[in-house]
This record gives sequence, structure tokens and C-alpha cells, in this order.
Amino acid sequence: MEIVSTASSNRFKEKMKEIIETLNSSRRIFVTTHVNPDGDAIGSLVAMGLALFAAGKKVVMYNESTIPTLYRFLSGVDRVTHDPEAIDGCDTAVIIDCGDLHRMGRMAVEMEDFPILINIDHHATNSGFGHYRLIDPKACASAEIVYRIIEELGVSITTSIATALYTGILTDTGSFRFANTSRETFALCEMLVAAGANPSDVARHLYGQYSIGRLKLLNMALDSIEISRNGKLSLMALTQEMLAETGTVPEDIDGMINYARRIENIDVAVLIRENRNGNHLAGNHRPFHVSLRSNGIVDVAAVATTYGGGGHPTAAGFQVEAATLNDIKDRIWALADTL
Ligand SMILES: [Mn+2]
Repeated sequence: MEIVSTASSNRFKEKMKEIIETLNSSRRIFVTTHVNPDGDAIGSLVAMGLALFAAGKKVVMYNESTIPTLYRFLSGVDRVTHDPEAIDGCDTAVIIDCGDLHRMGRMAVEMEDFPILINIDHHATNSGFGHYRLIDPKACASAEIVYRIIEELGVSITTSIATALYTGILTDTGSFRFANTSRETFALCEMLVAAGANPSDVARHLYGQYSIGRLKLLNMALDSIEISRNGKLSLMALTQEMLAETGTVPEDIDGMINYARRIENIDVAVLIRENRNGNHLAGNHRPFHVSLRSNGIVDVAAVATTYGGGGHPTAAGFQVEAATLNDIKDRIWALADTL
């Protein structure tokens, strides 16, 4: 699968041209992103949707999951539907920030014989699905690629679009702290702020407030930290019981893994989260999600891929089923021994 390495390359420009032509000749466009959306997923979805509306297209913005409270301040987010039937009559689908088609959830099945699929992403592990692809792992966020598409569409960047894209970039760069933060990131944000994105407003919405339940959950997360024998891996674990006890939801866990990542001498941080809805699983198995963060030495995308997941070299994840949390911990300790 071809991955474009930089937005300034001729290959990127060619692929961009194909996508613009396809979007321009589409009548009704289905825009979506992954389940359990993060800031980049929501920001990119909203910005792409609003821009296509502005270009005079009929647009359906869809996500399987509820929009996390954190991102509800974005204007345009109320247009996102969770009704799978909204896809009826759409001739083109734009799938953003999904390393593989199944990341979009149950609708992935519908996509297999869909007339035109456009895959927009920045994960190097992207499976290469779709008829048209614009995959740039050098982009700091999918929102960066969406920005370039909007520019090419000739749509002006409104305050709503700028704020959505800025939110995507801010969250995917860990507030400009991660290695994907570059000169281009700031150049892009300069344009977005000029177009009306308000950094202090966005920061206040994203980081300004913690519910008491979230703070208590953080306390439990910190308390759960264990370090591998060789001192290179830190592990956090959160169960459904903890969420119930603190009255929190999975989105409240976002960002907590960074505490485990910041411990001195740690190369890899792991957060195991027990998922809900394990009733369909065989025997007494329960579903878990494992998040991996690297401080740059270890490629955690490669690790996640061996478990059927994916991501970026420094941030990746996978789903796994097991009878107990300890079964998964044992696998993580075995992984730690290889570091
Ligand atoms: Mn992303």
C-alpha cells in the first residue's frame, strides 16, 4: 500500500487532485470517523462535513459512538448523526482517521460494496482500504490533511471549521508536546487562529474542568500503576467496576496514560481498560482495550499490529479478550521482558 510521506510531494498533489475531482462530482457524501472518537476524529469529521456543506454538497456526518461531552462545544457537532440509515442515498463515503475500515464500527460491513470510498488518515499502519487514499504519516493529525483538502476545495475556513481543525491538532499533538509537532503544525495553527480559532477557549473546554468522578478515577488509575521488573514499562489498569464506582464513562480515561508515560526511565506505558458488553464472548471471556505509549525508543505500533491493532510509533492500541485482567497483565510483563 502506498503511503505518501509529505504534503509537498507531487504524488500527494496528484492524489489530492483525484479526491477533489471525486468530491466535486459526488451528490451526497457520507463523512465518518472511528468509534470512541478522540479530538482529531471529531474535529476532522466536523470540519470536513461543514466544508462540504459550504461547497454545496449534500452531506451526512456520522459516528457510531455518542460525541464525548468534551467535544460538544464545537459548532457543527450537533449535525453528527448516529443513525446508520442516514447512509441511504449517499454515493461517496469519506472515512477519516481510521487505520482500517473496521475502526468505523458496525457500518464497516456496508462499506465493502460502497460505490466510492475515500480513506483520509495519518496512521502509518493504515490498511490501505478504499478507492482513493490520502495517507500522510508526517501529518500531525488527520485534521492537517483535512485542512489541505478544504483549501483545495476552495472553501473559506470559517471560525467553526478553524476551531474544529485546531481541536484535532491540539489533541493529537498532546498540546504541542509530542514528536509529531513541527514547524508545519505551528504554521497551520497560525492560519487557523487567524481564521478565528481561539486557543484559550479551546483549551478551557478541553482541559479546564474535571468532574469529581473523573478526579477520583484518576486517583484509582494512579494507584493501579505497576512497573515491570526491568523498570522500562509502566502499567495502569481500569475496570468497569471503577467506572461504575466513580460514575464516569470511558472518555474520562482519555489522557490518563500520560501519567504512566512520564515516570522516569520508562520506555513504554500501558493502560488496560475493561470494555463493556462482553456478553457475546465465549465462556467467561471479557473484552479489554490496551493502549500503548512509547517515549520514542520502542515502536508500539509494531507491537499493537502483532495483536491485530495499530496506531503510530509512539501511540497505538489493540483489543483483546481474556478471562481475567491478570491474564493480560501476564502478557504485558512478557512484553516488558523483551524491552
Ligand atoms: Mn488522529
